[in-house]
Amino acid sequence: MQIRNNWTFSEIQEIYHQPLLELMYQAATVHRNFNQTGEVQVCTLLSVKTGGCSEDCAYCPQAARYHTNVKAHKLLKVDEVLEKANEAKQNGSTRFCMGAAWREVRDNRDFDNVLEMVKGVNEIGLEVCCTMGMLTEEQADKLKNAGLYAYNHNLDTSEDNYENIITTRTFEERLNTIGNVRKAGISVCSGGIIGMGESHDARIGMIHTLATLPEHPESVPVNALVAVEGTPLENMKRVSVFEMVRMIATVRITMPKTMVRLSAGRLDMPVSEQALCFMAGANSIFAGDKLLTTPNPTFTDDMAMFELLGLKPREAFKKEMALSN
Ligand code: SAM
Ligand code: DTB
Ligand code: SF4
Repeated sequence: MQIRNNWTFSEIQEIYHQPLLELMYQAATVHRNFNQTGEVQVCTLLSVKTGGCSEDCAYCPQAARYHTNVKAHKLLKVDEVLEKANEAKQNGSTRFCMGAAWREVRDNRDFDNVLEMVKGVNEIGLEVCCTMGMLTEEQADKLKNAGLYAYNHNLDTSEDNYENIITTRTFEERLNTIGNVRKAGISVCSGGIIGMGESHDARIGMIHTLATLPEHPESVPVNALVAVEGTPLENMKRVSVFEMVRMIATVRITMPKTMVRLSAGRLDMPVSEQALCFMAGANSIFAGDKLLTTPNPTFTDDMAMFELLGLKPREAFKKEMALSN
């Protein structure tokens, strides 16, 4: 089987709508052919600048315009961040992702400090990732030169559904930033959220955009909406594990070598449900008891899960391996 970038929407629809067990079996087979199964990348998130964001992303507890319980804070100090990165490494993480509640990166003192953080985290020996909103080509180059390994910039949903979720920026702007990250030679991390009231076609449309980029993102996070009080989506029902499995499996089949991250929403998922997601091709998680602002399972719970399921953490800086093709 070849890596393909020419998927049609209806091909992905067909994959997505297969009987669930057939879909899982196919995804597990692709995963086995392209990746080291049983190996799961462990990433840690840290919100280095929280809340007070000018955007209107309907899911986000950090948007200034919604009244949530998130306590806003300015950019953390470089030392504080490096301390957290060391802790994450000791706990077995190999990737450290710093999030900032910004619409876009600006060329100011905060950005200079971010560059220092990137340098420091890289020196600790962790794959360093940032998620800070839109970037220009120049800013992407500066991050790359400071040692940035990956940049997360989610599509969140399909192009058609975009304006139902976010109105303060466009889908095209998202794609531009992803292009700038790619041009700078930084690993691309881009995915989205399910459980925001979107249709199946919206989920499929988002996968279609990612799977037809000139190069697939190296990682695709699949988030289950964490419905936060005060946001417009506060009353959304939690998605079922079967919807997560369907999404993860379709991502795995269309983008065989990509790291598929079982991201937000794990706190409410028993190990049995998470096991189905790993079976369907998920091979990365966010570990540590906090995502950006919401709770996540503890390192101890996750290590117990790894032990039970026979999973092992993936090494840092390991290149995606082609076992076949
Ligand atoms: N401000 C930057 C941006 O929007 O790209 C970076 C931080 S933003 C919080 C990163 C991603 O977190 C979003 O694109 C979204 O996919 C995810 N996210 C935010 N709030 C979430 C929630 N309540 N549930 C699930 N995922 C969420
Ligand atoms: C991603 O796709 N999910 C992470 C990470 N990339 C930045 C963020 C999830 C945030 C969940 C809500 C919160 O904790 O604030
Ligand atoms: Fe701001 Fe990012 Fe949250 Fe949107 S997702 S409100 S850009 S922090």
